Amino acid sequence: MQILVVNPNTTASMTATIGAAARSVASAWTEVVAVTSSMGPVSIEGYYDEALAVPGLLVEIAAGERAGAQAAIIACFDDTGLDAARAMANIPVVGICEAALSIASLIAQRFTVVTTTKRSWVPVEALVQRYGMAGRARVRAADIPVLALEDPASGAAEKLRGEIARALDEDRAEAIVLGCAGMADLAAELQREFGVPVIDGVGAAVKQAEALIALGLSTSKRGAYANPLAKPYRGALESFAPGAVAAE
Ligand code: 5HY
Repeated sequence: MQILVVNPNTTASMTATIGAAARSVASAWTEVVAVTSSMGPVSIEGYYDEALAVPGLLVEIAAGERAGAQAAIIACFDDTGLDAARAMANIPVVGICEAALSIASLIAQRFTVVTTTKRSWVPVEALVQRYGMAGRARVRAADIPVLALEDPASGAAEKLRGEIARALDEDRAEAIVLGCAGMADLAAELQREFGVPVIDGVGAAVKQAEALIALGLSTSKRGAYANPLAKPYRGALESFAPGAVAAE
């Protein structure tokens, strides 16, 4: 089976971290194809970045589906463009936030998401609410820029550790969810260090995508995720007219 993993920001080095984490948990018969969006923000921090990252994400998912991917993963903890991608694509699309929260809910009553910047805090809280986890999940921000995770000398990992320690102490968290795709390579060592389950959304999404493919399940096209109606788009987004992106 082939699973497409899309990094909706435009930083290829972060895609490398994401791809390695995905391959480290994928089953032997899963081919992971990890791609970087070709347009949009170098990192996604807040609503504006998120909105402008969606067109590039949709282009990569459409291309991946045409190339034979059987499922797609959105490797950004904001589950950027998840609903639009599920409407456009005919293959299942998994967001790493939803995937991580559902895995956490299987192994802990209370858990805390530790995300990056303070402006990412509210969007992630809204997802926790949307996914029905508000009673069990807390959200914290380690106050680190997303791309600082790429720089070992930035002190980002230390700040992340500090926030995890506070989550265990103050939230009485029983598990930790890493709130950024760029943290995917830190899960195993943090789990060893803190002695509680530490969930990386990229890995969680790979296993759920594999399950959907194995079960022969895909997004329902009845209702909310029906393919978009064909209509002209104007201006800079003309080429995004429904059917045009998928047909390119
Ligand atoms: C992510 N941003 O996973 C999110 C994390 C965040 O570029 N990749 C990003 O802070 O929202």
